[in-house]
Amino acid sequence: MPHDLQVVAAIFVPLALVCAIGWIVYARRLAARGADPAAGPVAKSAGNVAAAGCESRASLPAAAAPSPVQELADSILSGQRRALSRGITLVESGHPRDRAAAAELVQAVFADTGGAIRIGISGPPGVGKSTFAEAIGLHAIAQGKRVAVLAVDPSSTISGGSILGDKTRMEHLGRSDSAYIRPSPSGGLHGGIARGVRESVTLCEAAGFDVVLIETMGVGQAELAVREVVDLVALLVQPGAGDNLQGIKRGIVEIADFVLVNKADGDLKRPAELTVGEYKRALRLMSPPSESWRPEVFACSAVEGTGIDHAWARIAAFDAATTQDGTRDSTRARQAAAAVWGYVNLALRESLQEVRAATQSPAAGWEAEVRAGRMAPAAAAIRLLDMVRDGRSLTGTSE
Ligand SMILES: Nc1nc2c(ncn2[C@@H]2O[C@H](COP(=O)(O)OP(=O)(O)OP(=O)(O)O)[C@@H](O)[C@H]2O)c(=O)[nH]1
Ligand SMILES: [Mg+2]
Repeated sequence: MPHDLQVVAAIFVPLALVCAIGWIVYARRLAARGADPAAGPVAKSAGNVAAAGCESRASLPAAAAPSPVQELADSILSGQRRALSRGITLVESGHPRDRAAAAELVQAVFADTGGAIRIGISGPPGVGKSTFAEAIGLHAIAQGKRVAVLAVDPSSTISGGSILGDKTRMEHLGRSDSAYIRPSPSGGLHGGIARGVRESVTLCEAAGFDVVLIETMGVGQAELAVREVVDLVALLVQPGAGDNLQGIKRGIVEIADFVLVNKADGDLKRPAELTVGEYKRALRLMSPPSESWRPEVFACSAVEGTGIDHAWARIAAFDAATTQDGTRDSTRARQAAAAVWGYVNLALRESLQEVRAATQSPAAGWEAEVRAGRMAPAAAAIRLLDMVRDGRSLTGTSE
C-alpha cells in the first residue's frame, strides 16, 4: 500500500500543481482584460459613453454602481465643466450609436433644467455676434449670473478641426469662472445651429448656467432654426447703407425680438442711428414673433460697450414680461413638442437611408425587381416602408 500511495502521489501531485498554475495564469489574464481602460466604466468621449455602458453592464454585477451615463449626468449636475463638455460632445454626435445614450443623459438631468434664459444671437457674418456675446456675457456675470455660450464657428470647417476662433474672440469671457464657452464645428449644422443644440442648452442649464447664449452662423434662412430653441432672438445688423433691409433676409427680421445695430461707434455712429430708424419703420409693418412683445430696435457698440447695459435691461424686461404672462412657458412647450417630431423625422430619414443603402446591395433585390419590371414601384415602396416600420433590415434581422 505505501508503495501504491507513492505511485498515486507521484502522478497526481505534479498534475494538481500544473492545473493550479494553469488556473492562476488564466485568472490573471482575465483580470488583466478587465483592467483594460477601453473596457472601464469611465467614458472618455462621446462615442464611448454608450460603449462603456454596454461593457459595464456586461462586466459588473447586477446591483452595481450607477451607469456611466448616470455618472456623467451627476457630474454635470454638480457643475463640472469637463463633464458638461463631454455631455455636449455626446449630444452633438451624429452617430446613431450615441443617440440612446444622449437621450438617456438629457433625460437624467431633465428635472433640473429650464432655469436659464435662452438667447439666440443672430446676424450676418462679421457683424459682431461673438464680440456682442462676450460683452453681454460679461455684463450678465457682473449682475451675478452664470453664462454659457454655444457658438457655431464657421472657421472650423475651413481649418478642418481646430475650433478656437470664437474662443479667442471671447478672451475675457473665457477667463471668467462664471462663463462656459463651447464653440461647435459647423460640420453637423442644421439650420445655422449645431446639431444637438437643444440638448446642449439643457445640459448647460443642468450645470447651473442662468443665461445661455447661442451664436448662430449667420447665413440666410437657415437662421430661422434658432427660433425653435431659444426664448428670444437678438438680431445684429450693420449700420449704414439704406439697402440694409434688402441685404438681410426678411424672414430673420420677422423672428427677431430685438434688432441691434452694432458697431455704433466712431464714424459709424451716425449711420447706425439712421439704420435704427429704418428698422423701426420696417418692423412696424411686420407682425411680431410674440404676442406679448413688440420687437425693439436700438444701437450698440460691442467693442466700446455702449448700449450693452440697455440691451441687458431690455432682455431682462422681455424675460419678466413673457414669464409673467405665460408666453415663455407656452413657447417652450410648443418648441418641445415640435422637437419630438424633429427627432422622429431624423430617425425615419436615417432608416430610409439605411433601406436605400440596403436596396442598392446585390442581396436586397427590391430595386432589381422594380428595374426588371417584375414589381410595381408603389408596391415595392410599401414593402420597404413596412420594413422601416417594423424596424427590420432588408436582410430580415431585427434591430
Ligand atoms: N467698430 C466695431 N467693430 C466691431 C464691433 N463688434 C465687433 N466688431 C469687429 O467686427 C469684427 C467681427 O467681429 P465678430 O464678433 O467676430 O463677428 P461675428 O458676427 O461673430 O463673426 P462670425 O462669427 O465670423 O460671423 C471684429 O474685427 C470685431 O472687432 C463694434 O461694436 N464696433
Ligand atoms: Mg462669431
